[in-house]
Amino acid sequence: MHNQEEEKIFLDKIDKEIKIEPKDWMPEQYRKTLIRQISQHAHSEIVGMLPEANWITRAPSLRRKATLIAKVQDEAGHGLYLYSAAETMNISRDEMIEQLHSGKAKYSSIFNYPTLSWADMGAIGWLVDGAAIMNQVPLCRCSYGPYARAMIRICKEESFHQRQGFEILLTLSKGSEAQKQMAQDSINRWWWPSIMMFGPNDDASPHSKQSMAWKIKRFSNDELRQKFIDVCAEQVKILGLTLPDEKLKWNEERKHYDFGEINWEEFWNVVNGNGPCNKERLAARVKAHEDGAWVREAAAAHAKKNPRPLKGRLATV
Ligand code: FAQ
Repeated sequence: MHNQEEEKIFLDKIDKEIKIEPKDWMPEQYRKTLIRQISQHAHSEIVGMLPEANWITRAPSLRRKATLIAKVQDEAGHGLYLYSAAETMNISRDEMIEQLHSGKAKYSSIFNYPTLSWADMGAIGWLVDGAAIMNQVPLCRCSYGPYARAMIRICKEESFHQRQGFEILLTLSKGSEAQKQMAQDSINRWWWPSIMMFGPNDDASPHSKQSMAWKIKRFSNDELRQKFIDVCAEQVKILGLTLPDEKLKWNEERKHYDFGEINWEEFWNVVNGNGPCNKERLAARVKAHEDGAWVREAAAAHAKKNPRPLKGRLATV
């Protein structure tokens, strides 16, 4: 079969909502786009563990500590499902890690901000996981099968993360004046970076058009951002707190909230490596990888000595 026929079969599947699977023919650019997006998503989960890990030892109670540990472990799991999904596209884990460590691959801008107070665990859960879910639920319908299937489980866990964050903020908002202030300060710092997570405006998003045509993305960056803002503008009322945007106002005509100007200079600065914690985050990942070299070597030596029988391997695929 030559490429034109193969491309027709591929586009027909996309049109009919039939998932593309690893062994199917696909355009080279489709493969590249997915490797880029899935690996950056995986890196975000792994780097995203760092700002919260900072608070595990200082969680205010045993219940909070156990919950936060579980959440951070979930993020490691999400990274692993995603690296595995990307590996089905013929790239190795080592290559992806190398791209992260050399600064070639991106990860979400949001994880380059510092976590300054316990309330930040609440704001990350409510806002960062909330934004992640808004973006990720449509990815459960992504045209590439392994990514779509990984996202189903990830979204279930993210919704627990979002609720634990909201509950932390709700508890603080009903506490002392100082606790309420701590929650408000945290929302003030995390709000704008959270709405930047959805990426540049549609007219400045080079990948959106093609990714939407291939049904990798189902909604544009601006559509998802607007949905998220509409939800948060209502939820913040339950907290009795405010979002730091004077222009946030319900627009009856549009049936959406209007909002203020996003600081895109700040966004690109962070994306390009110059945010408050970029260097620290990358250095922590590189160190963890180097410190873990002996574990990888030991696992590889063990696997060489004790190859798993084929029957057992197939049972776990
Ligand atoms: N940060 O043309 P577009 C989480 C880059 S998971 C950094 O619009 P696209 C869980 C973009 O890569 C959070 N870079 O690109 C958690 C591209 O650069 P490139 C991560 C960004 O791909 C919670 C360039 O700008 N989620 O939070 C960002 O069509 C709590 C042009 O942009 C995902 O990765 C950004 N915010 O749309 C963990 C979801 N935005 O690659 C721990 C999957 C854009 O050409 C604690 N990814 N860029 O060099 C996506 O849905 C998409 O990739 C977008 C970007 C929507 C992020």
